[in-house]
Amino acid sequence: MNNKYFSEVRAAIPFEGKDSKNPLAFKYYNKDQKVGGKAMAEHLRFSVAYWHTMMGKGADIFGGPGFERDWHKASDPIQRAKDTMDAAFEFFQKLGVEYYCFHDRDIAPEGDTFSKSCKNLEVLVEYAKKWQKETGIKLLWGTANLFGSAIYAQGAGTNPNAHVMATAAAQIKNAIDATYELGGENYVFWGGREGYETLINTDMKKEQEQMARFLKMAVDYKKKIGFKGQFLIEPKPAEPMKHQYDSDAATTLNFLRAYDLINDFKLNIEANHATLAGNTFEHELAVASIAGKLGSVDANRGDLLLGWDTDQFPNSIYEITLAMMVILNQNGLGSGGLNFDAKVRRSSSDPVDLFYAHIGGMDTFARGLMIAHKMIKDKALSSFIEERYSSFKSGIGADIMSGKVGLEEVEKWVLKAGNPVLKSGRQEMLENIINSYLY
Ligand code: XLS
Ligand code: CA
Ligand code: CA
Repeated sequence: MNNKYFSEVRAAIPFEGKDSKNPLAFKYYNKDQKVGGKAMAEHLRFSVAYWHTMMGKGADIFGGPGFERDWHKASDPIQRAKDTMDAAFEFFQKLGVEYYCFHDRDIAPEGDTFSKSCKNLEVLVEYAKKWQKETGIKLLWGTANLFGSAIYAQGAGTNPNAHVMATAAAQIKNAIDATYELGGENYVFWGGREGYETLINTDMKKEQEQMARFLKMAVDYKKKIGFKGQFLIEPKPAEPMKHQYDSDAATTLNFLRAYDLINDFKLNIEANHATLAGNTFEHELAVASIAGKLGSVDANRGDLLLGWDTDQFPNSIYEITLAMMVILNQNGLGSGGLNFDAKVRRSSSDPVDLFYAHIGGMDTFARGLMIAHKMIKDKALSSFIEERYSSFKSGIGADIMSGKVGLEEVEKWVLKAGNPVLKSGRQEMLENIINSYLY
């Protein structure tokens, strides 16, 4: 293991248990520890987001870079990209994660021309391949950055200019190739600037048709080359555009059904995007899950008082426990995982802060996993929920649901049965039960 860029951490972060006071140790995440017969690492499938952790410089809309990483110092862009990848694999190994995720433009610099950008990507894919082979670390998903370049200001797949749309399509072809080449287990589509600012210059129907066509071309290409990874769409309601077409899980599922793409995609649900859409994280997970479409998760959190995508590391055991219940109830994420799409704050300027941030997120999920597992096993909530709907198991409830009766028969039944008796939903009692597991 290299010791070049993260000298404060000389070996892999150890698990020391909940009483440890060592800030560079896990208190709950013990990768081989079994929870319900499955190792924590298999349940959680943690991934590091290359863009924040390796490329982030602490910049925000009021100021440029807040810190300079040692791996960004080389003047030659390809050397810089290679140094960054060396640092990345040093970090992944020391942290003890098995996966990472990238955009094409995170791992390789954009060139002056499209063909130069493709060549740069090829060089860095070869370099990543060597690192993956040496360390056993795998690619959870790849994606294309279709929002950073000025040409995508008015959208990529939904751009009103066919030349720009074609450029975006050619870019995803190369990003899919890179992901395939590196054995990526999924490929993500986040519609960065796929949306609009104002209807006074926009044909929304046309743009949605373009988006569908864009995705269909990707599906066809995937099948043609034999890429078996799962395609995922990541909903987000706004930012950078005022209206984004994939605004939340339900909207995205509807779009996929309307354009006959539903069988080729699942969803990548991000916590901060859920709350920006006015939903809870667990709501978005559940909407995707009940449709059989929860494929992967971008693990982070927003800030209740700030209305934008702050991409902070998750630290609420309460919220993560509820999220893990949805994930466990669908038997895990399959080829997906928990990708920390999260960044350290501008003031957290040292490379070691990247460790503190990830350790906190991983411990939060490990703790949430254990609590959720116990609550499911004890039927802490599900026995109440089952009882709450039990009137549908027989009698008029069963007859309604099976289609045996219609409005007229139901009316007759109600006239005989009289007024229904109120039954409490017991919300506060259930909240206390959840707390009793958290304490
Ligand atoms: C931005 C998104 C993005 C996707 C990948 O808000 O979260 O980072 O996860 O393009
Ligand atoms: Ca994300
Ligand atoms: Ca985000």
